[in-house]
Amino acid sequence: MTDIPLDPVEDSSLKLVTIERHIQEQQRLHPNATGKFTAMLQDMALAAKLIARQTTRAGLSNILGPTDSRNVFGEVQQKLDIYADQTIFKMNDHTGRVCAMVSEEHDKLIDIPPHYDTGNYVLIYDPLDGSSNIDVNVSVGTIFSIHRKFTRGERGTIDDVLQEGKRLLAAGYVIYGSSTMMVYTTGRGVFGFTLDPGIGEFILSHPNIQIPLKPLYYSVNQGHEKYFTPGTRHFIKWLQGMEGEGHAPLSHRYIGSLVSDFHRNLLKGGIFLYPATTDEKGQYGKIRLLHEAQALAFIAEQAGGHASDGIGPILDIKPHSLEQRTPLFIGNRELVEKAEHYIREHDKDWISRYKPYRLGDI
Ligand code: AHM
Ligand code: MG
Repeated sequence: MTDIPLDPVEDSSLKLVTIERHIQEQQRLHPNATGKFTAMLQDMALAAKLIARQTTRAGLSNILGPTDSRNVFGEVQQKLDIYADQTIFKMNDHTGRVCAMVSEEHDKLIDIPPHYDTGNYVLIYDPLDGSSNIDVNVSVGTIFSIHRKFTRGERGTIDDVLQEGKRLLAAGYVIYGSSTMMVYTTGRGVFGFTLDPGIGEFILSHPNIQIPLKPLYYSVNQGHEKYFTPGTRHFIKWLQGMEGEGHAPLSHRYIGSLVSDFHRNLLKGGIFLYPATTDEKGQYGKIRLLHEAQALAFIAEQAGGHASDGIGPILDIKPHSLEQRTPLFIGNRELVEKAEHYIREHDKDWISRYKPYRLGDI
């Protein structure tokens, strides 16, 4: 008989670590910490609970479905996109900790209202990623990352946002799935917390997440294969065990909701790829560098994995615009490096078109 894991909320002999306690304990590892950064992560956890409350009762609360508006990327905004966006904004606009925010639902830097104080941190977020899935009860997520402001002056500037991912102070995501989980890193390991709906607290459930060495899955929208570059097609054949050293094939899993696909592969081992395509629309990839890729790349690296745009580490890319896209290969390092190998071998044309975009030269 398999033992059912003990529940730290029910069993007083187990250490009960709430997300607040964990964030505070992490803060003690930084002797010069002021506590502001700690409080900001706690604000994100509270925002996550509010959003989770809406996503879990979405079918009941007349909050499902599209609005009449489109976001900066031309996509129809769902009502829950807007709810999640406003919740995160309202949680952070007045605290005196944040100097500017950037959201996937806005085309410009979101200034802190003039009557509130500002602080040292820039918050970048995708309020509800994968929201086109929500009407059919598929898991969606929130992605966030935090940079330190480095420019002078009180208010944050675009330069404070357009920093390389390797300069991030923290990143995390929330997955609104069969349970709600928040996973975050401040650069000292990756920790996962599950929301106990009975007490409304995130409890540490996944300490020090490391991506398993033996990968199980690959995740890609294979319906688009017609448009994939030769390098990506060869790489997929390799993942399927039909090219190269003849290893056992990986299983294919694709939800179409980045946080969910990433989360599964982080816990089970594997790779998520959203490659560039040969058509004009997808030639630079679909995933947003700032709102999505940088945060997940930081988490992946902290968990012993890797993330690349096919030619180099995501965390080394210097962003040139808020709406910048990137191809994304993320998961076990050996798989990501294999993708880079096939792209180097077969995609010289694409590389010559993409490189200037990557550098902001076009
Ligand atoms: P969104 O930010 O508009 O929700 O789009 C991003 C989503 C990701 O969650 C997912 O990985 C991808 O788009 C799915 O795209 P596709 O439907 O082309 O497979
Ligand atoms: Mg998104």
